[in-house]
Amino acid sequence: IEFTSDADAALLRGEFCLHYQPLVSLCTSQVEGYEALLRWNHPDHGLMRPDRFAEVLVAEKIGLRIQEHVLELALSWLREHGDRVGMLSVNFTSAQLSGPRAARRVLDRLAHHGVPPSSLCVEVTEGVMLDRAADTILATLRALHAAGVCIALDDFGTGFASLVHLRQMPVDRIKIDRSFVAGIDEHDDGGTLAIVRAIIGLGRGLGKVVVAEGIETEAQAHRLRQLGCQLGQGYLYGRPQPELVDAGPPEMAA
Ligand code: G
Ligand code: G
Ligand code: NA
Repeated sequence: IEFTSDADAALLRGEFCLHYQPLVSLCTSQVEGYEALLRWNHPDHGLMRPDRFAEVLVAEKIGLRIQEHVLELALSWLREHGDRVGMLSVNFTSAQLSGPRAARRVLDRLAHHGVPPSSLCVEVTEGVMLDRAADTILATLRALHAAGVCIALDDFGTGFASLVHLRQMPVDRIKIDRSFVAGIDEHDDGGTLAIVRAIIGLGRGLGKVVVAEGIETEAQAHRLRQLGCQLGQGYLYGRPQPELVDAGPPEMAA
């Protein structure tokens, strides 16, 4: 652990916040939604990304409370901005999805904020399927999906046994990890492009929406578009920002 902290006090002081990154249609470049990304605005260490403080949250056993705070911030943001922002994707952890009341909790918060379930996309990695509570996590995802919440499988292709999980999980979207996207520029060795093509083919063949992360160049966007990837996010389109940056008129879902 890089620094000592009091995450609990930081939470009360409002130092945990969300930044929002646009997801765009690769065909039209229109904004279709956003992903909420957790940040710790620390008075001494500045703005920190989750990889820098994840250990602190585990050590201080505050992960679940932070996640509840994340959901509240995300739903407040959705309520504030309404229809013009499309769907908001929020990263969920295993702990948050475990237990018999997990789905009810999320649906209650949606109802409390008056946000329709279809405005929320729950992002999970396939790692949740390796959790001891995988059975209840799967039941939670199914209940959320049945209620109209979108489910996205994050970092696809970087874990184990992806195909088995893909068949079991109620997944609407597959997100191609940015490590793959980084490899399909002009200097592609052939291997990465083949993997990306296969992931898009698999996703589309199963009727999923495929999202590419970490798009930084027009060349990457062009290739992904050619391969049939529908949605993208990355610095080419917009960095995560603490406020909504106006990206033009509201658009309809694809
Ligand atoms: O923006 P970026 O550096 O923040 O994200 C780094 C990692 O942190 C990503 O893998 C992302 O999935 C994860 N992350 C982003 N937001 C959240 C969140 O609200 N909760 C958790 N647990 N992880 C998050
Ligand atoms: O949840 P996930 O693992 O998808 O987190 C997305 C991460 O990728 C965040 O850390 C976010 O800040 C980062 N990110 C978003 N767009 C880009 C990009 O175009 N390039 C790079 N290198 N990172 C990005
Ligand atoms: Na994510």
